[in-house]
Amino acid sequence: MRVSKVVGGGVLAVSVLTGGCAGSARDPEPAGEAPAAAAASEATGAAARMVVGKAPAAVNGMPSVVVLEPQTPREFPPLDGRPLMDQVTQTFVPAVLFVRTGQPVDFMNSDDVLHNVRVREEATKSGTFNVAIPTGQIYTHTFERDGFYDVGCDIHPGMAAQVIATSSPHAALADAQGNFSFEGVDPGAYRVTIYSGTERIEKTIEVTGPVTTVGGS
Ligand SMILES: [Cu+2]
Repeated sequence: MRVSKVVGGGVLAVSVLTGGCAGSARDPEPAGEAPAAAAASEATGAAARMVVGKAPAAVNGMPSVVVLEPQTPREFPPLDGRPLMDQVTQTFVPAVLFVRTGQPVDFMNSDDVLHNVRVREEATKSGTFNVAIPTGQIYTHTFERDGFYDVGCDIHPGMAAQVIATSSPHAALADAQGNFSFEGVDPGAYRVTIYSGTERIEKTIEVTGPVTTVGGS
């Protein structure tokens, strides 16, 4: 997860040594940030702060989903690229796609057969969109609300996937055993929500030092 962000009045260049984070060095210098409470967090330097923990193990092959949301809402830098859900050999790829609420997502058909993409908001069961996507075409949609969305194709009932839209950049799947970790998390209080099967677990944490462990309940 790539993060380079502002804390209080200063720039905190958090360099996260994982794949796909080459963009952090050229992030624009932010201006006009309120200088509130910056001193303490700046003093700890630019080390990547990690949040780690253990969620329930995968249920029916679906790992837990973990989302960290700051208790005080704030703006996050937009995604570098545009998330893509492709259709390849009558399969949605990836099966679970994380997207950022309010930013566009591409749905593509790389098969040589017609697919349609039917997306429904899980919480409300309301239809988000339902479009046919011919071979080689892309349909772009922007999810306006955080949440889980079920994705299917009416032509091929076996096709199924999920889109998870979050306002926070800190959203990921745990591994099959439930282990999760986030890097580059700014200091502050967060609500941790763990989705496991039909269960939902909430915790709060305070990120201060280099590693914060989400404790058991
Ligand atoms: Cu299809």
